[in-house]
Amino acid sequence: MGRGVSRSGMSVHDTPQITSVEETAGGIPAVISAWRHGVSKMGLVGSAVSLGKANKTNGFDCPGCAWPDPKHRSPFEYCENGAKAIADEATIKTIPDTLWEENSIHALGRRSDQWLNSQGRLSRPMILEKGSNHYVPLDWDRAIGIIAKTLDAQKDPDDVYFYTSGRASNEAAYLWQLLARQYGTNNLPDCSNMCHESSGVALNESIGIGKGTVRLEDFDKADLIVVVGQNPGTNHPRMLSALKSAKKSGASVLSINPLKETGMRRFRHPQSAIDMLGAGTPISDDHVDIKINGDMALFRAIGSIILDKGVHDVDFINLNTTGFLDYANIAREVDWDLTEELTGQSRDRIYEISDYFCRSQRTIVCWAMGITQHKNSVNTIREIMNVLLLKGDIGREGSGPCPVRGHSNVQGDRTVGITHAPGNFFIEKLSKEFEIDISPEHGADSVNAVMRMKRRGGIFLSLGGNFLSAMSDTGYTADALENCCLTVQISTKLNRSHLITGDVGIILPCLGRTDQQITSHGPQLLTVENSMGVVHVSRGHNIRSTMAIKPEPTIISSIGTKLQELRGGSIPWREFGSDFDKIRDSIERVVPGFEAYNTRVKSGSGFELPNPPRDSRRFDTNSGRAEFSSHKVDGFQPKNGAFVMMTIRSHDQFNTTIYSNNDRYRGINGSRNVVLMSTIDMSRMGFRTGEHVGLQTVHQGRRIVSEGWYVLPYDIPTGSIATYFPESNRLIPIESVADYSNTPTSKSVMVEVTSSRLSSRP
Ligand SMILES: Nc1nc2c(c(=O)[nH]1)N[C@H]1C(S)=C(S)[C@@H](COP(=O)(O)OP(=O)(O)OC[C@H]3O[C@@H](n4cnc5c(=O)[nH]c(N)nc54)[C@H](O)[C@@H]3O)O[C@H]1N2
Ligand SMILES: Nc1nc2c(c(=O)[nH]1)N[C@H]1C(S)=C(S)[C@@H](COP(=O)(O)OP(=O)(O)OC[C@H]3O[C@@H](n4cnc5c(=O)[nH]c(N)nc54)[C@H](O)[C@@H]3O)O[C@H]1N2
Ligand SMILES: [Mo]
Repeated sequence: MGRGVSRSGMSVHDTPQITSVEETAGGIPAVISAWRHGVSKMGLVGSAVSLGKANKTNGFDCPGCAWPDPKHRSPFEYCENGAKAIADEATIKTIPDTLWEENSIHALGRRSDQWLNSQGRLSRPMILEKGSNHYVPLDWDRAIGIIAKTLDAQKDPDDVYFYTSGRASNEAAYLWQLLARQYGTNNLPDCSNMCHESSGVALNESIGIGKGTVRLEDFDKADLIVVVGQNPGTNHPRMLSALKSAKKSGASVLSINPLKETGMRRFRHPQSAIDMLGAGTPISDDHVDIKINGDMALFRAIGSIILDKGVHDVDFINLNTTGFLDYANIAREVDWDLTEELTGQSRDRIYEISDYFCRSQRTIVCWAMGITQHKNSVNTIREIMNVLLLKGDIGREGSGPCPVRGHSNVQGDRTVGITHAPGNFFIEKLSKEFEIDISPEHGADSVNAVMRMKRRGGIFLSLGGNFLSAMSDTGYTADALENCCLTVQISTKLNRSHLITGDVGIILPCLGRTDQQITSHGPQLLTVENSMGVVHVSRGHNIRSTMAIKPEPTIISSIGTKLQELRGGSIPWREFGSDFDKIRDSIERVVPGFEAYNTRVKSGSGFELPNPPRDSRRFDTNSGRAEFSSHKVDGFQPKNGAFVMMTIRSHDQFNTTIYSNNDRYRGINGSRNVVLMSTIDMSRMGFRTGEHVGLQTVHQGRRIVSEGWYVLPYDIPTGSIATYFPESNRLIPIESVADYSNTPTSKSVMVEVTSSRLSSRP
């Protein structure tokens, strides 16, 4: 068990430098940065062609994020970070055979994550045999044969895990969950479990649908747009155009975040010549520098003030909701001392913030990981929903909840069945469609999968992603993966999950979003769903010269075909693998809202899935109404001199894919092993700028220590610190999860910071 390969790509030799924080997002530096990435990876012509096709009716869906496309697309509908994601995938470089010959997995393990990714596209199936330290090539038939045989030999189907990362198309995702369910398990952990799971759980309870209710057009009709726990300038740059346009139409923008992120300060539209030269448009009208995890207390206080002032929407509440009286009773009893302590905001300031909500007739609240990755995330989101329900902001133009999704098709994957907790309706339809028995019992999510593999081993199969580095508690997760008899990675690029494997490790190279999907049936289309429920086509155009890189649906189908040869079954796997129209026909029969799927996606810019709360104020909850929640307010507070750590993304990474050690907007360069701390805390702790420190966390008696960090002064509330994900994942104990959604608490980690200077003294 385990080959002793390094489990992280953290390099302690790079020291950080600080420059000033950038005031303005976008503009010329963004375009230069995007083109530099593009040209170095795709060549000049490739860059122009690839970037020109992003998010076009005739092109591919940008693999960068799930933000929707405007109806009137400009010739270059891309952003700096979308361009980096495209360049990273569309790179002409492929990994040469010599890389594998010359490097053992130990040698590869000593390289940084950035280096691994920069070796180019995976281009042939590889196997790491039991006991071996070198990957060797093998042909597709043999690879699929080994996988099918190992699956067939596994005694308990619940010891097999089918992980999905959110770039998979609807077609690939549908086949992946079908493969798992035909095999006999609902073990479908996915990146959503670490991402917006809390949003899905909370929204289902509040309004009976696990998605937001806002359309892109609503931004221009809103009075108030609140951006809470999200850094759009870096992670959803195209959202800044929507915010800018909303402001032109008269909306106020309120930002709630421990950090004053650059995108929320000013924005220069990289596609507008006039904009490029000016000072940029201010985005936020106001910024609340909330303490980490103070949001629930803040929204409860806002609700209380709305009630006090009598500006709630009595008609909406009477007609559409339940639980109002209980909520009103508890909301009127705000504990102001606790609220001030949790939020770091004075009572007067909270009254000022509430004014925006009281005055607004149409409010949109956008959120992302700053809200979803805490212990109390589900209740925090229910509190945000309480405030929206008070004002009747559901099913009305220009208002509503807007959880901004991360991976470009993570929402679509859920819609077509990637979930460890399928509903009865879906199980029934899918069982009927394929005449298979599907267990109604829920399977393992990401955290439960790791815990179970650690105990029992099994087989881990991954449709994209980098499970090892994305999950919390890196050491524990590595042990779990190494305890498996087989790990399989269907991937585009090399990452650390390829190095920390089961007894046998297999890599299957697949085509990505930007590639033309060609099967024995000719060129095929893929489809995706954006963050606002619009399903549309994605047509890649890069032709990969080697036939050894296959479309994801074709790979999944070949595993299905082989497995059926061994175990029987009548799913038309072969047909699915070559003719993707057939997959869409089946989705149409199983998932509501996909009527005439093939016809509708092929004509024009796609179609919108039904959204009952938005379309007709219908709520599929237990009560049939939208539900207020009246839980007790709490928050995560540091104890005994410890800090609350949030683990965030820099401007130059896509999740676990690191493009460089720089974070341009925040003015941090040269290293990612940094701890951002307020100057007040630094002097309290006696830390100098750049001081070498260790971080440690204690959870349920287990201590995790990580050395090699540098403290930097940053404008962040006292008691709160920030580090970059994935380097800091090792410090998040596997048991530290959100209530109800089981999401790792990546934004609320209690850590002690100790000077290496002091601890190395004898
Ligand atoms: N370029 C690029 N684009 C991406 C990604 C990427 O890595 N790179 N990742 C994609 C994915 S999968 C996702 S999920 C999204 C992620 O998008 P984001 O959620 O924007 O990503 P994070 O960097 O995790 O940022 C969290 C933000 O929340 C704030 N925050 C942290 N804790 C709290 C809190 O307690 N309260 C409040 N109010 N704020 C808090 C942080 O300061 C930070 O600004 O982006 C997607 N798009
Ligand atoms: N501490 C901490 N941990 C976090 C987070 C955090 O904020 N803090 N964020 C969490 C979130 S929001 C998410 S979504 C997860 C992300 O978790 P994952 O989705 O598992 O991770 P990624 O880094 O996006 O995966 C990158 C890899 O996906 C593969 N890939 C890329 N494109 C394709 C494709 O088209 N097909 C296939 N088959 N493979 C492809 C490449 O090999 C690449 O190396 O991480 C989570 N982990
Ligand atoms: Mo995500």
